Amino acid sequence: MHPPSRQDYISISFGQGSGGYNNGKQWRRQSCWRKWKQLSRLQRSLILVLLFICGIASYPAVTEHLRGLTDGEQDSDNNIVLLPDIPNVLPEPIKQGQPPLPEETYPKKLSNKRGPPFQGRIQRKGNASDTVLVGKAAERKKEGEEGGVISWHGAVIDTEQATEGTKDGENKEDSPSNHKDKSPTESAVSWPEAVQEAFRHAWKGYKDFAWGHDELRPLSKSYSEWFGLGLTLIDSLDTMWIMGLKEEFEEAKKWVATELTFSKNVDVNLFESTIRILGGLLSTYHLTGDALFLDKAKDIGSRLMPAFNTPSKIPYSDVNIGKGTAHPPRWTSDSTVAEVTSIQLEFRELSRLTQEPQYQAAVAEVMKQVHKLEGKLDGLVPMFINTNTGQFSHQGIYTLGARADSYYEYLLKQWIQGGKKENQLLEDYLQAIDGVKKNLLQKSSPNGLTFVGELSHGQFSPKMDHLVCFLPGTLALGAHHGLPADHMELAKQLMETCYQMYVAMETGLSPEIVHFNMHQGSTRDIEVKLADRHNLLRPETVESLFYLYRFTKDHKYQEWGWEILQNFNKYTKVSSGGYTSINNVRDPDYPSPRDKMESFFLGETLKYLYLLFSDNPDLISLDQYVFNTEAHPLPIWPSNSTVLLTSTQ
Ligand code: DMJ
Repeated sequence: MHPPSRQDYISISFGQGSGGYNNGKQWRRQSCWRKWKQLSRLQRSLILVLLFICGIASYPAVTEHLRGLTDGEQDSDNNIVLLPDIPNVLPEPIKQGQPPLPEETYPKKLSNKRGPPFQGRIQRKGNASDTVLVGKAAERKKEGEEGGVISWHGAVIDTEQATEGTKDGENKEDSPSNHKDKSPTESAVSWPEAVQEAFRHAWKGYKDFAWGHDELRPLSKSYSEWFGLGLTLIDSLDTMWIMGLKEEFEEAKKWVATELTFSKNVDVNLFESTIRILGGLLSTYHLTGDALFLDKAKDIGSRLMPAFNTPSKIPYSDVNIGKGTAHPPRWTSDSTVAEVTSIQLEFRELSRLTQEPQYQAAVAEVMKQVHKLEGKLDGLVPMFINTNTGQFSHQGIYTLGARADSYYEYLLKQWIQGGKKENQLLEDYLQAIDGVKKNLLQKSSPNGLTFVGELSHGQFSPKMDHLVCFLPGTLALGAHHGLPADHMELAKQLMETCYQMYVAMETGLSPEIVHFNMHQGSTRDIEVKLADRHNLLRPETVESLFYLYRFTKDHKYQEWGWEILQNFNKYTKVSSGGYTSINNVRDPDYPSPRDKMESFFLGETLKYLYLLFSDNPDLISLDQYVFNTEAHPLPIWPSNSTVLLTSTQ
């Protein structure tokens, strides 16, 4: 939890008489008080009742304002952070001619109007019904209805000139990403260039206000620390390299060489620091060949090892990298299943590069134990595992979302990393996907969107985290590497659903969690609870779009990504630099900025968008690299690799 800053509080002080006011003011106050005292008890009561009624009448406005404040209290880690509600930063004005996509680029069964009628919608203005959009949402809807000749570029064009999605790489020059477009700064740029521009803007904020710190707070022009290790900077290194942002990269590299030190008395989360820091450094080493990054990777990797000194060898969640001690969270001896099973790609690679087996041995032991554990449901794992007993705890809940997600991702990716030889990983992955199909897959009503829900003690819940949107990409990756073709079909269906999680919102940005309607007669597929309306600039959907585009060459995936980028620019871009998480994707008039730019926005979201818009399949070839869960590409091992494969083989 971040300490509240001074501006987090509103202080109310009562004026002191002596010298604080001029005589006139003081006299008026005393006179008012005298008059009040002269009133009868009945008169006073009547006035108080009237004041009370006035207060109640203004209640919606008050609660709305408060909601803005309290919504800002939860960050991605469920920490409580009081944030000031700062208006006048967002959103940017919607430009004239804001386009709807051409009809053919939308999923067939669904409307191409953003913001379909929505049951849970909070109307900020008037008594508009569900079907009535307000403010900019209404403008956008109108433009969409009237603007029949507007391209996905945002420019008004003749219908004949509109580019249609092409399949299987044909007509590559006509790829929408090659077209020049109006960027937010009104210069003509291609789509990859627009992502570079977005990155530069994010980087400017980080550089100006948070340099060397973990995360930018773009509205307050300050920063927040999580581990105090320059998290955003390290997470961004390979993105800059891939985007060819040499100047920015060199500056950051200099900081790594001269300022980055891990000999700090600080507790870090094993999983987060592995995927962001170790993963980021290893991948940058591979891309650049610069030994600086490998040295730093070895340093942090070895400092994280005490986490594995537990009775069960299932690692603790936290390590003090300065003291070499580790511990579970204060309230439990459990670790999260996703966390202990999503550090393998990085530690295995560290062993391969250093030829020191202890890293790989430690993470392989975790996989071995989890493989054997009881308490799975058709290959699906519970969310927690106990570091003393090595057993699953809090059993009975199965999800592909938070706390379990990347377990499934890393089964497949370890198998790919090791050259597709570790059969047990593959079997566990295939069994889990079958388990998803059998237990968690459902269709929504009325449009039949395929979604992955959750199971809680035998009860199905149609709840899906945005985090689950990694799954279409992972399924597609598996199919590309020879797994059943129906995985690709499922990937396409889920991709459409994840895209609809954006389209259905008034800002065109997905909330953190959605619920799907399943009962016949529903008028809309997607519902959002009040507490779930935030968007943290997460990458999973654009990540999957990248995979789907790479493997199908269907341009609609690029177009969907382009829409999402534009909406990030509209609703989350902060003019002085940086992008911010927002509290309310349902309110385009006031998305309520949270004042935080997560490191994964630069490490993942913008990287995947850039790769999605690139038509060069050799730019991080998926036959040579496997991305870790923080979008850091690590090499697929050559077949003559000398490293020991996991003991689960
Ligand atoms: C990232 O840190 C990683 O992608 C992780 O696997 C899930 N959470 C965030 C992004 O949403």
